[in-house]
Amino acid sequence: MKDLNLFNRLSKRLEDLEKLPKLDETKSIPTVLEEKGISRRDFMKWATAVTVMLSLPGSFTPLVARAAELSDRLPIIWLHMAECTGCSESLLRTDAPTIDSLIFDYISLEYHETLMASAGWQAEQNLEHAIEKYKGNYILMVEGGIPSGENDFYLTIGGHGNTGEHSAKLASEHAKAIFAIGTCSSFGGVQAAIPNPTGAVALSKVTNKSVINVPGCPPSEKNIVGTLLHYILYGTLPALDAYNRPKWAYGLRIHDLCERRGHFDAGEFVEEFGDEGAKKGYCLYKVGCKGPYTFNNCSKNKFNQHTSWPIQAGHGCIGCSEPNFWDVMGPLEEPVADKLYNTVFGGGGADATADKIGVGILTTAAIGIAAHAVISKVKNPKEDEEH
Ligand code: FSX
Ligand code: SF4
Ligand code: F3S
Repeated sequence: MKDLNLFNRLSKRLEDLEKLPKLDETKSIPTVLEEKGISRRDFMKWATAVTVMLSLPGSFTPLVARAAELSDRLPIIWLHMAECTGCSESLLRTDAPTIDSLIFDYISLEYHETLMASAGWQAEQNLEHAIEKYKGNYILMVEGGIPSGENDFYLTIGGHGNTGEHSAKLASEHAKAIFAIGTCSSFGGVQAAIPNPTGAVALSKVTNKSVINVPGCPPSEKNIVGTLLHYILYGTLPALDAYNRPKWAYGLRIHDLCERRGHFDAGEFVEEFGDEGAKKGYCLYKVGCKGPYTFNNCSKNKFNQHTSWPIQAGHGCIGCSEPNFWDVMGPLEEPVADKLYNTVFGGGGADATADKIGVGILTTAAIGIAAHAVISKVKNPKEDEEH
């Protein structure tokens, strides 16, 4: 019954969206996919995977497919602040375009500094026009940390020398929904690492409006497109964790979804890169894996067209989707040694429960198992909330 009500609610939302004008009258998402040789069957397989990822019942697959087809009804403005453009690259730089990248490429036309053809004055004008034309109706996606306050001049864009902070504030003010794409925009990222010479801050620090954080350096294409599709389907914010990350993507620890977890539990560790344990795929904790402190779904979504993810490739997780990971997760290839390690935000953990483990004790298998028990009993207080 609950599912049926939700199904009807989402169907109604999509019907309303369908009434909005298309971005380009001559094209549509189905025709764009067809042109690129993607069959309807492949598209439906993709929609099935996205439905599972968003924790929706399988019967919702046609709705997810429809939402993807209707994603050209919502204008998107994508701003670049201080960053490496890895977030855009994660989505777009593939040798054979994925369905996610094709959809994105097609819909993000309103303003995207990496993708658009215009430059200079014209680009600056495009942003102003897009904000004006779609006032109150566009989705704002921002990539990168924002040099702010007295240091805002470290990022200026265009002939007028507008600062990134100015553009981010202006675009946020008139947006319908705001997504911070990547760890830089979500939490400040690498440029906010101590001593943070440019005063870089998270997007949420320069606007009073709600910001959905989609961290990762970079985030996976699935988490970016999934966040967009979730918004298209629901028209509301998803259930969020303590750091405003969608729980469908960031609700579980890397450690809890890791294919090497059995080895952790059995006390089988890689002692140094290239050793016998490494060849056998043992746990990477002792060579610095921060999976126990990191919330993300990398093992499920993977990267590079779903081929691999850091731990599968043989390196520990560096905690790239956590606030301040450059400062608090280092050294990246060492365990956090003999100190009592507090997870980010002073031991609050992403679920704001006490979550401390004595890492020095992880040197023996038996105590390793005890530490695992401590980690596992942590429960997210918001876990039972509905979407
Ligand atoms: Fe780079 Fe994006 Fe890292 Fe930051 O990703 S991949 S530095 S999260 O803003 O471009
Ligand atoms: Fe996987 Fe890292 Fe946890 Fe080991 S410590 S099980 S490699 S997440
Ligand atoms: Fe980042 Fe760790 Fe995933 S480093 S990409 S959160 S495995």
